[in-house]
Amino acid sequence: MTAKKPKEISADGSFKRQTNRFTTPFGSNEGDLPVESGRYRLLWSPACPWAHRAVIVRKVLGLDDAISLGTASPMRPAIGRVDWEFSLDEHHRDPILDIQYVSEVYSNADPDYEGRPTVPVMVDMESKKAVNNDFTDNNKHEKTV
Ligand SMILES: N[C@@H](CCC(=O)N[C@@H](CS)C(=O)NCC(=O)O)C(=O)O
Repeated sequence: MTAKKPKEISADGSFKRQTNRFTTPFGSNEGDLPVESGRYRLLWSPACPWAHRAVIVRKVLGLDDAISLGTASPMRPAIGRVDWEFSLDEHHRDPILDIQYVSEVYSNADPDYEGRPTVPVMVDMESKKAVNNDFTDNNKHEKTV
């Protein structure tokens, strides 16, 4: 059996990270994600150093009450695909979004999404869709402070 070559390995064998798919910034400009307390849930896993960054920023900015936190297990599920599971929660489901896998918010946002479901990811709790899994977008838009 030939294993399918992961898309992130280029012809010369080097690793090319997938680009972040959901990059709309939060803000008050047209097309931005509306800033709304209690609307978003940050999904993370303690296994991911980048997710720690998002969780630390949430804490430092005092946003614990504004943005809730869903914790996926650091143990990856043995299900034949790459995913993160809420197996630390009762019934293996995130208690707020009522989902078992992080991939569900990605497919809710885009049924044709073919990338790996990554953490951290910000989820709109109204639609249960992934809305942002980016961290580099800060400089794309002029600050309107
Ligand atoms: N865009 C993300 C990338 C985060 C990322 O790649 N997270 C890793 C865990 S540290 C992930 O979820 N990987 C999924 C996988 O490897 O299947 C960021 O915020 O930096």
